[in-house]
Amino acid sequence: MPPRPPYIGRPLPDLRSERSLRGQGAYVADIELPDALHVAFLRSPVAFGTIVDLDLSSALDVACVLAAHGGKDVSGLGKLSVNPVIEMLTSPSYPILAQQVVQAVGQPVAAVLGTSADSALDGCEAIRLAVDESGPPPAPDAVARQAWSNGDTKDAFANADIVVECQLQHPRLAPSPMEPRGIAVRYEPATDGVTIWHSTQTPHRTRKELAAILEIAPERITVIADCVGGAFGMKASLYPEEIFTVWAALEHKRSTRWVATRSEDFLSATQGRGVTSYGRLALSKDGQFLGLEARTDAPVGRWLPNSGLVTAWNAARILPGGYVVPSLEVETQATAQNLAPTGIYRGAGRPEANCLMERLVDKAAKASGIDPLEIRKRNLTPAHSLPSKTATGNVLDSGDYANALNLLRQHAGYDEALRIRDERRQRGALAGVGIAFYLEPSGNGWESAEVSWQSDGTIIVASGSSSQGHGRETAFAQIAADTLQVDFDAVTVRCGDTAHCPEGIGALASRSTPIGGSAVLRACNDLRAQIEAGADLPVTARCQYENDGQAWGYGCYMVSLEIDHETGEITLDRVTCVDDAGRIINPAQVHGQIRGGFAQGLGEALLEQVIYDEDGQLVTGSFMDYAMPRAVDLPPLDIHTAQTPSPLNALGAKGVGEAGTIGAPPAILNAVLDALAPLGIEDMDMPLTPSKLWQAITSAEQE
Ligand code: SMO
Repeated sequence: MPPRPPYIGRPLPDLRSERSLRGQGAYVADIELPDALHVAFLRSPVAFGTIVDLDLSSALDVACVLAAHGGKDVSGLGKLSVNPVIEMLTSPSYPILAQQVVQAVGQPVAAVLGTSADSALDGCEAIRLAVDESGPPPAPDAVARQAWSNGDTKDAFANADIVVECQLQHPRLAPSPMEPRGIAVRYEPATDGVTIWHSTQTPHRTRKELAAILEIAPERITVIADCVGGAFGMKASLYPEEIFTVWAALEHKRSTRWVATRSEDFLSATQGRGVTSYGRLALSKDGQFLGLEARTDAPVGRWLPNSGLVTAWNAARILPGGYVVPSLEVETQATAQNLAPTGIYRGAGRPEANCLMERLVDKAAKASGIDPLEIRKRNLTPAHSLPSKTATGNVLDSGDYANALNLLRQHAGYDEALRIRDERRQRGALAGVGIAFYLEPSGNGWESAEVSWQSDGTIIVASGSSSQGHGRETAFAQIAADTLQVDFDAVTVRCGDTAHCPEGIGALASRSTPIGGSAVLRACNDLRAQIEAGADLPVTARCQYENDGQAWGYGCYMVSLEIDHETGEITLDRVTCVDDAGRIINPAQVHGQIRGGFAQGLGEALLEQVIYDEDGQLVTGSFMDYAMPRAVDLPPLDIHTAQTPSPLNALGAKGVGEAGTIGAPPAILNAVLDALAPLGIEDMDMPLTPSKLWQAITSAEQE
């Protein structure tokens, strides 16, 4: 028999898509739990203050309300853990329901359990809450900090021919997955335990954290994350509302459920970005980078989700991107304010680091008179130096960064695009071309897989990773089918179920294919060896795989656009993407990630922004005020991929889930500022809304 053509590398359709398209997916709100009590939360109406009265008794008079709880009832519960990726200065406490003080608008203060969602809400409205706001508002304070230093930066700046600087204020963003947060808890009388359907990226973390916070054995908890309608980092942490809902099931020995409304997600789900960053780049007149100074400050809320410090960490430690910068001083800080919590959001600091670097590089190009693509090529780490350790201590694994720019030049028709831009400019149009290079470090650590060859010849792959609609099962089935030399249809992939999958981390940080996929590959190799040695079916092989270091995806994007003088509206003509995601398992999924990531990056660049007033009241509380990108906002994307395998994981894969959100914002920002350069405009903050552009254009033209 001729060898079968490999499944890896084929754009196979997602195994879940038919079920989802037919409306047969079961999201948390679809889970039927007879007799479950619905939970609703009374939330703080103000950003700070002391609770002087909380009277729950009137809630109990509402029909169909069974119980009402305040902070006292849950004050004994344990603390949520925080991943200390940078040095913590304080150890804030995070109540499940507010204790004495309130620290943000939307913070859960009390909870009502009713036999219907409406009765629980009515119960909340009946609660009497009085908050004394007479004290001064708490000042923002630093909760964590870290600095990196390498070489003689002072000397570099003293001897530089050119110094450019840049200050950026990233808009705060609401991740807004299609499915809001939700949890459905079935009480199990036989074990006095719970089976939980949770819309999460990290079901095993949910189980572990719940066991610790509720002080019960993990064996009493099963977590199922079957259909998850998007997450984008917002569902990598466990929320107070969710912990309360599980506590209430165990307390009342009844099933419970809570599904957030969109407004509740705007108010109290983790938000992303909001980072302030400042940088200075020193270079010689022939465009050689000599030194970088940067400071970033990431906002956090008064309570930190598990990933609360990751943005501050990545926004700094990924500097200076893929460039060789011999000397560097970088520092980052996380600063707490009485606003909604922040956490990781698709890219989680990567976009912020990249945007700062790519603005500085564009300014360096302008100041030195060197073409923006050329100055990047001159300073990027050469392929022959990889693997290479950066000045912030990261190991860049593999690739050919300069060649990605060569491919971009060729596929995007860079030189022709510049010629067309210049022609348009001569006709008085505000036309711009922007490029940006980016790095995307995929996560580090371990993931697990368990693969069984059943007696009937079918294969079951159980992964510790999970899926939130991005096709994990399909890619893992491709890996298993090729490794075991079986039909793709013979493979079933399970994930997102702590009872039927091995312990694992989950779907975040662009780690699932490089690490989770490598675990599947290794387990399949082991299984195959056992079968070849003569084992009888059924046979099971397990692997807990740990990578040798982060795989660094990278790429570069080009955007050409025109801005309407009269309205400030941007028309994106053309976007070209070149991404190297290492070994590609399923090109359709890779393209889908790039496309979706670009859409989200475009949202940040042009449309989205969470706004608070000076009292900490949320102004953008719905999609009427918070502008999400729609299909018509997206230009055609011309996507090209390179495949340099990573030597640091068994599969050779790199992440691509965050590529577009990292590459798109600076490419768009650089293009817009290129278009505005003839007017003398050198800096602007995202989102680049038509009104902001129109005002900038109008005032520049009046000068
Ligand atoms: S922002 Mo991602 O879910 O690590």
